[in-house]
This record gives sequence, C-alpha cells and structure tokens, in this order.
Amino acid sequence: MNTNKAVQAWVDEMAKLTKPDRIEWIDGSKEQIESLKKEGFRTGDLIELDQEVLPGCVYHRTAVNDVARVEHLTFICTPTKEEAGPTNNWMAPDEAYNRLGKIFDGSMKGRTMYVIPYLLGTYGSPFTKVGIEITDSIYVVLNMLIMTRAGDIALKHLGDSDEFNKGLHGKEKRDLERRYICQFPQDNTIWSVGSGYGGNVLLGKKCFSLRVASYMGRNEGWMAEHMLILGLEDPKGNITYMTGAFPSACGKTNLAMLVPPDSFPGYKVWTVGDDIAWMRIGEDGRLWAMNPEFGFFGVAPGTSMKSNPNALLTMKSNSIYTNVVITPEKTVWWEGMGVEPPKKAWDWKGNEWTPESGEKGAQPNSRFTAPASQCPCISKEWENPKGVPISAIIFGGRRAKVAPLVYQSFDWNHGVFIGSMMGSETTAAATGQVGVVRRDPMAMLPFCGYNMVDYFRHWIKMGKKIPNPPKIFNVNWFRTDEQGKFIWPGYGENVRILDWIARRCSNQVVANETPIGYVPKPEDIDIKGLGISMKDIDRLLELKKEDWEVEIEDQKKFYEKFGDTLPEELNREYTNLKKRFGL
Ligand code: GTP
Ligand code: SPV
Ligand code: MN
Repeated sequence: MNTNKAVQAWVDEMAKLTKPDRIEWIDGSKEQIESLKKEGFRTGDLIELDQEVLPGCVYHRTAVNDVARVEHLTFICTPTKEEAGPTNNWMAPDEAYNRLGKIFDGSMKGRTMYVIPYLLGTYGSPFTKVGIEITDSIYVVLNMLIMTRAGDIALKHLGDSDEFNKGLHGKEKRDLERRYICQFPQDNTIWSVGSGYGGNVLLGKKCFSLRVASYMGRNEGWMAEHMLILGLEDPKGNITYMTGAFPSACGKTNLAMLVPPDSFPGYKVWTVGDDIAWMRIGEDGRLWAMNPEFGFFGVAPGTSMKSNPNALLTMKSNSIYTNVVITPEKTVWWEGMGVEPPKKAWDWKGNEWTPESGEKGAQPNSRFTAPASQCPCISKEWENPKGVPISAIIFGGRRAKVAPLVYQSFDWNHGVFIGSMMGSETTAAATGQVGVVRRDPMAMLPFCGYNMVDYFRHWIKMGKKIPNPPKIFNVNWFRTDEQGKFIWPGYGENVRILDWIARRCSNQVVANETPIGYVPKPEDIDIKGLGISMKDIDRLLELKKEDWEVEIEDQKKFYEKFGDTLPEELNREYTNLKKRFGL
C-alpha cells in the first residue's frame, strides 16, 4: 500500500490526465502476477505457453509497426537545445508536455492504469534509484516485474522521500505519427506514448537507467553506461571483472554468459549484468560496477545451446517471449535456435508460417525477458550493492574491416578517445537501415541523456579522479573475409581474448606498440583447439593504413558536429593518432 504523499499526488495528476476506469497498484505478489496473466490471456495480449515445457512462460506479439526502439522519435527535453547536444533529438520541455499531454488526454478511458513502483539497484542501497512507471499495458507490467525489483519493496525503499523518477507510458493507438519517447532529465521524468515495444516502454531500461541516469551520474560523480559486466575466472581461481560496451545487438548478452570451449579448460565466466552498468569510485580507489537491473531482455534469434546455452537455460521458466515463432504445441522457435523448425507454426505477425515460406518466422529483434537469478552462471556478487571492482573496460562493435580483433589503449584518455571513435554497423535493435557504419561513442549514441561533448568531458574527469583506473580495450568479433564470412569463430571462443585482456591487466604479457595502441603478439592468442590458423590470426590483427585513413576522416566529420566545444584532450589524441600513422 502506498502512503507516500508525493507519489500519490503525482499518480492522481496522471490519472486526471489519462482518465482510466480503474487504477491498480503493483505490489509484486505472486497472486497479482497470476491474475494479470489471466487478464492478458483474456484480452489476447498474451498467449499462455505449454506450462510443462515452459512453466510460467507467456508469449506476446507487438504491433507490426512497433518492433524496435525508435531513435527518430526519442527526445531529450532539456531547457536548452545545447544541453541535449548535436547527437540527440531535442524538444523544449513545455512543447513536449503539451504535445504528449494532448495524446495522453483521456487515452486510458475504459482501461486500467497500472502503477509500478520499481528499483534500479538493490533494496536499501544508497546507490539505488527509485522509479514509478504508470502504464496501461499488462505486458509492460509483467516485463518490469522481471527486469526490475518492483512492487511494495520499492515503496518501502522510497519511504516518504519525493525523489523518484516519474514515468508515464501509454500504448495509445500505437500509431507512428503519435509515438514519442521523451526524457526530461531535469524533472526526473519520462513520458512515452504510442509504442508497446521493449526499450520504448520499459522505462526502467534505456530511458531511466541510461538517459536519465547518465545525467544524474554526471551531476553526482558516477557513470551510467551501456555495458555488460562479467567476471573471468582463470584456472587458479582468480576472478578479473570487466565491463563491455557494444552497441545494441552486438554481443553483450552473449559475452556476459560465455561458456569457454572444452579446448580452453579451467576458465569460467560469471555474469553480473548483460546491458547496463552503473559505476562508482570505490574506497579502494578502483572503479566499481553494479547492475541496476533484475532480468535480461535479450535478442532471441541466434540464441542456441551452442552459441549461448546459459541464456536458453535462464529463459526456461518464468519468462516472456516477444515476436518469436509460436508452434501449435505452444512452444517457441526462432532462426538460429539450433533445433529443427516446426513444420507449421505462426510467425511473429500471427500469420501461418512454414520453414519453406522463405520468410523469417521470428522478427530479427524478437526478444526474451528472463529473471537474472535463473541464470546458471550468475555471479555470486551480482546483487552486491557496491558491485564488483573493474580491471578492464572493453569497447567494441561490428566492423567488417578496420578494427582488429583486440587492442589496448595507451592510457585512460587514449581509451576515452577510442570509445569516442567507436563505429558499428547498425542492427535490427532500432528501426531504420541495418548494416551501415555509424559512429556510436561508447555504444551510447542513442542513450546519452545530455550533450555528448559533456559526456566525453565527464569520462576524462572521472579518469583523473580514479586512483587505480581500469585498462581500456577495443574488440571486434566481426571482421570478415573476401567472401563476407566472419573470420573469428566468436561466442565461447571469445574467452581467448578475455584471457589476453586479463593477462594484460596483471602485466603478464607484453604487446606490440602500434599507431592505434597495444596489439597482441599473434603467438599470445592461444589458438589450441580453435580450428583457425595463425594466418587467420594475422589477418584478424592486421592494421591497414588505407582503412584507418578513411576511419580518421570519418571521425573528423563526427567530431565536427561539436565544433570547438570538443575537449582539448580528445583533439590531442586525434592529432597524435594521425601523426602515428604519418598522416
Ligand atoms: P542488446 O540487447 O540489443 O543490447 O544486444 P547485445 O549487445 O546484448 O547483443 P547479443 O549478445 O544479444 O547479440 C546480438 C547478436 O549478435 C546475436 O544475433 C548474436 O548471435 C550475435 N553475436 C553475439 N556474439 C557474437 C560473436 O562473438 N560472433 C558473432 N559472429 N556474432 C555474435
Ligand atoms: C538495446 O537496444 O540496446 C536493448 C534492447 O538492449 S531495448 O530494451 O529495446 O533497448
Ligand atoms: Mn542494450
């Protein structure tokens, strides 16, 4: 039961605007979850899956025009355009409240408004942030109950404080013309209307834990990043914790749950988080990362017992499947699941589908929502409110060319420069063209809640304040050969690169100094049992000056967006890189 006056007043105000028939507060109890599911089955919002094969699991389809984040309809609503910066869409707060207010007005008539109190972080921790999400979608409620610590626990944590994120979501007509995702960092507020898809509507995810939290972190001296967190245990039992920032659908969940191959014995990867890291300087002078989330919202296609067994095992129960194939037996399937497709089933659009149809059965950005606690390789530290001490930060992206398999920055600022220079081929995680290279600094281009140039500055400032900072690396699993095939086998084999990174962190291995940073000596990548040749390793580590020349020019164009506001340090790194290439 809510007794918090500020929460009540805000909920009343939102109810006055949206005019629902009834209001239901989410307490997080099992009984409530069951009754919400029943209601979802009744309205057709959810389909119950085979409860013997997939106990506690449900299926959901989004509207056909609503399958991914919509970056062109996502706005940072700061008082001035300059605060949002050149890489964000900006709308003045008054205009945004007005425009969305008109769409929200009366939009919940005849419907139930659900009030979801939730935590980002663990109960009782001083680092935890509280959000309240109002929504008219049962699907959102059930997802938020998996993705965050939600219900009475959040109200208890909040007490009588008025410090909570005010999130308003309405499905409305799911019309693209009336779809907006607006964050108001100064008001600790998010309004999202006209969508029913993941990152647009699970407001605790990208909207709060990155866009709004990055703004809070800058003001409060910490960092909110689009990063997985893992612990690599070596044969001696030492665990090295690392974070990794890769753009959407570029391999964070897979790396976070990696299973080393038999040919690389004695290693183990422990998952702390697969998408978001909040990082603070610890009393020991190191950078500590915690996962504010409670579940995984992962890409389904390509997830198999071979590529990511831990993900499949995590989602066997109490999970939600969105936009995958559903079979007559009420089980699920997707491309790259590694099992025979059903002979006849329904695709993500609800149409009859056969494997011979030539069409994809699962939407490329179809997803599973699963409780992190069910993950077989979850770290014993995953709920430690302080997080884990980070030895390495890894940047990465999808690059057919240019970026080698792995390299290390010379120091922190050079690492920030490498992060600021990240490029990656776009994926199905956001609407728009797929496969074109775009600059995506620190994998935060769509998620930075303020001016990116100030974000770069914040990184540089943090580096000065961390007495013992993590080392910074860049990886690329996606280099292709002349036929367009990936050269590196990836997935479990990536442990070999994590191992090199860990050995660099503990000064156990020397590296080649190159214009871009420290690149491994080919013989230091352990290829025992890998099935690729030393010649392939040479190709994976090769630096082509002509490719880098184009890359450097492209980065210049990106930096030009910021005019003369770009931090001195990054300009210097840029000039030095050019010089090292003799350009
Ligand atoms: P978001 O949830 O959108 O943030 O994505 P993510 O970064 O967690 O990506 P995820 O691990 O779900 O992987 C996305 C896609 O990349 C899947 O189709 C994977 O099969 C593929 N992928 C992941 N790791 C590798 C790898 O090492 N090599 C190759 N070739 N593909 C990979
Ligand atoms: C991403 O796109 O980076 C995701 C999925 O993790 S979403 O929740 O839609 O943002
Ligand atoms: Mn993500």
